[in-house]
Amino acid sequence: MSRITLSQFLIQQQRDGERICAELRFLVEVVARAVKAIGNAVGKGGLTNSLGEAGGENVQGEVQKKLDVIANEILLEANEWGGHLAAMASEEMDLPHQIPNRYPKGEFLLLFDPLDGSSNIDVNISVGTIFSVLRCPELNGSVEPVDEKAFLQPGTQQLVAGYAVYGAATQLVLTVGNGVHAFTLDRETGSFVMTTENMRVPEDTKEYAINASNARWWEAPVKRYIDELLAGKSGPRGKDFNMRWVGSMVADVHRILTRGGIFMYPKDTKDPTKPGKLRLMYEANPMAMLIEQAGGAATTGYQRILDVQPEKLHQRVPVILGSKNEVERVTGYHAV
Ligand code: P6P
Repeated sequence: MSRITLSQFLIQQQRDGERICAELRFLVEVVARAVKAIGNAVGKGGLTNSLGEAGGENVQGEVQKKLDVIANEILLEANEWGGHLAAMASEEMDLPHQIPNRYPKGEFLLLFDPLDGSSNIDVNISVGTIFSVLRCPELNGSVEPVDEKAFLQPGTQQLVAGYAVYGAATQLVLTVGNGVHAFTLDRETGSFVMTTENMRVPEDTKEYAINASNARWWEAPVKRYIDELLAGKSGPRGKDFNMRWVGSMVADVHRILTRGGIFMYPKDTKDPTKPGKLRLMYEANPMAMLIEQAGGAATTGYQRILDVQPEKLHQRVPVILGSKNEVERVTGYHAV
């Protein structure tokens, strides 16, 4: 069976439904080239001096790995010259990255977590890159800096969302608003080839993902939900459940898109100043768009993630996403 490449898919999407314009197609192709370079750097592991810590902290106050910085630079350099972007925002940078004045500006905003799960890098566990695309509100003059406010749009405004997962294979999982499709990197040709069309999240599941070491800080609805899963067949759910926790959101979400499940990083009282661990703009929103496009659900426990009106570029949000019936159940427990 002849498989189509990412480029052929994007051309189709551009021709068939006017879903994406040529500029957006170009944007996705540039990001795809960048994630190939990131996957290459990650794949070299200890062969180069790129493992370990970079010696600083990022805007989140988290220890930066060398590959966090490398991945961030790869995405900035790949995207700043093409004329398709107004600005970029990254987990690794406090402020938006302005397009140098020597390059033309475009109408799109690219947001990314360049290397999600990088604490797993040194132990060779799957990590990934998460990205999201918004349209830039009217540019106030072409040389004016694009400030944080331009990015503060709810997830429903995303035009494109996707991730690369650097595992046994390098895969790019993408939605342009017309279903979710997985592309696998053919290392011989260097092309991303479609290997799964229209990924669907089963509405029910027996598999959950949560960092159970936080149990003593969970709020009551989460405690109730997880206790019911742990009670298994003899409990109120009447069936046994299995648990997975990779510590890399991309890997957990990829498993859920592939075979179902529920992923939870809920609000807890461990650090009352943080309403969750994961970041809304470049982790929760793109993953929520992918999950909904695949027939799943994604909430904060209190509202649909894609409806959250952002107030800060790096704001955190509770995340409950995956198999629809499970997400609706635990979200319902938050309402009582
Ligand atoms: P914990 C990685 O740092 C990350 O942002 C997500 O990829 C992952 O799901 C989560 O944090 C893991 O958090 O508290 O289990 O280390």
